[in-house]
Amino acid sequence: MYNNILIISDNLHLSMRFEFIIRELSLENNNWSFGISPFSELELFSKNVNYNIDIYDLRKSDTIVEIIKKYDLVISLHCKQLFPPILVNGIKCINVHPGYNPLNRGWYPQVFSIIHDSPIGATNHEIDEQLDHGNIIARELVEKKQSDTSLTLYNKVLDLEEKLIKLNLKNILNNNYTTITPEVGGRLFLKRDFNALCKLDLNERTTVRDVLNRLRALSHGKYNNAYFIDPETNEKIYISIKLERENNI
Ligand code: 0FX
Repeated sequence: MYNNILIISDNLHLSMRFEFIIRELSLENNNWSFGISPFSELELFSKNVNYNIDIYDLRKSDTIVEIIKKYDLVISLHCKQLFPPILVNGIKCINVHPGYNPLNRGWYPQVFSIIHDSPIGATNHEIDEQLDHGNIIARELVEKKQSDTSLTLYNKVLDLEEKLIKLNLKNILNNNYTTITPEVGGRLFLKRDFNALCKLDLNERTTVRDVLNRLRALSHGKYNNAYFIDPETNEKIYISIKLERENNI
């Protein structure tokens, strides 16, 4: 059984949910440590997670050596740093991914699932040297509706990630699970693909369907994503969309 486990995350919501799951599954007797990346806010995480939190810079080789020496399992809960080969080959590393591998690997999967009308879900998988790519421990789809925006779809994915962690964590700790090899194909999206989507060209000829999908994919609560350039002032004007289904169903 893996006893010394490092949870490394840049997502506060999931870190808090993970702490709750440890209690729910009565796994408090394992040695859990939490870590974040250098660009996440230590104070915010420390205030909300009741475990000691350290900062890990995975570009530093002495940090990697320390992790491999101290832990026997690392779980990435939306850690925004790449795990280097020396880490993934030196110790078991598991990723919780907010997409259905291998269909939507990489950045903001629900955004690209709306744009390309592809299925979306969540995946638990072993980490290998490629991004969101290793052997799959568990994956499941969520239902995507025409009225979903990035935010509503993301919330469904987060709920599913939590469900998959609850279902699989004990088996992962006992190293008692089977995996499937991801199918060939699928797509990998990067942050620059998201940034490119955000700029709307006022002269582009397209369909109402494509415009709606683009705005659904880029509407995510408080975030200013989609924009066009005001031809008169050259300023960015941000735009998001609100959809409401008849009868609110
Ligand atoms: O933690 P996370 O939900 O996930 C992201 C990647 O999507 C994921 O594939 C990767 N494994 C992980 C390490 O990082 O990202 P977030 O908390 O920064 O953003 C959550 C959602 O918020 C995102 O899916 C879309 C939305 N968002 C976020 C930002 C910062 C926007 O719409 N615009 C933004 O500028």
